[in-house]
Amino acid sequence: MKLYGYWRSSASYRVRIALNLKRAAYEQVPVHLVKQEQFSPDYLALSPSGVVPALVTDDGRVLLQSLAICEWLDETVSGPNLLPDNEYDRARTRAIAQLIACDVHPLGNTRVQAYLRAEMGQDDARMTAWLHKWITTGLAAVEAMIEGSTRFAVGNRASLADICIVPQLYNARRFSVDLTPYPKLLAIDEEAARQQPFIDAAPERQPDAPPP
Ligand SMILES: N[C@@H](CCC(=O)N[C@@H](CS)C(=O)NCC(=O)O)C(=O)O
Repeated sequence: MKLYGYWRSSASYRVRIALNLKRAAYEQVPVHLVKQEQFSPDYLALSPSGVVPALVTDDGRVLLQSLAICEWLDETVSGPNLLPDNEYDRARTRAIAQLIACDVHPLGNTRVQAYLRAEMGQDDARMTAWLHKWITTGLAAVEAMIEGSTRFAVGNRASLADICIVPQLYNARRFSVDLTPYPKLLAIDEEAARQQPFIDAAPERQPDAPPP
């Protein structure tokens, strides 16, 4: 499989974690978002909306949208399940994943930030306020959705929820968001930081990450 992604992209990070949890072999094809490689004709032929990630399967089919890719991996690749066994927990897992992927992440996307700056005249301070507003609103909701004290967001096994939480926390730190109001999320992050699939998926460990 070939994963088209970018080292610092949260959506690519999600798929890397899922691939690693499944112990699936994959090759990475970097798409440099800052150099706008996502808008090259070759990449747009793969991903018409011009976003990463895209996963090209061994038989040449193209899969798009990180959550859809993770669910496809769960259905087709053996290894630990990325969704819990019972319906209620699966719904909770998807709710957390979708809250992050659909309600929070798009508001801070590269193209949204570029538009707010260039077309709406927003400066650094207002951009930071915008990003903090939506990241903190989302993280507070996810913190409140976590029931009990389990090692991961839903139960004691990493799931699609954690696959979304960990990259979102990375993104929040990148924009200097104070994470102390979210102790449950920080505990999940600490647990994930001890597990090799999450460690290997970290942005700084990717082949296209700049040297430290
Ligand atoms: N909903 C999509 C989001 C993909 C997405 O927005 N990716 C970002 C990087 S995290 C991107 O490619 N942005 C490029 C841009 O905004 O121009 C998914 O989950 O795959």
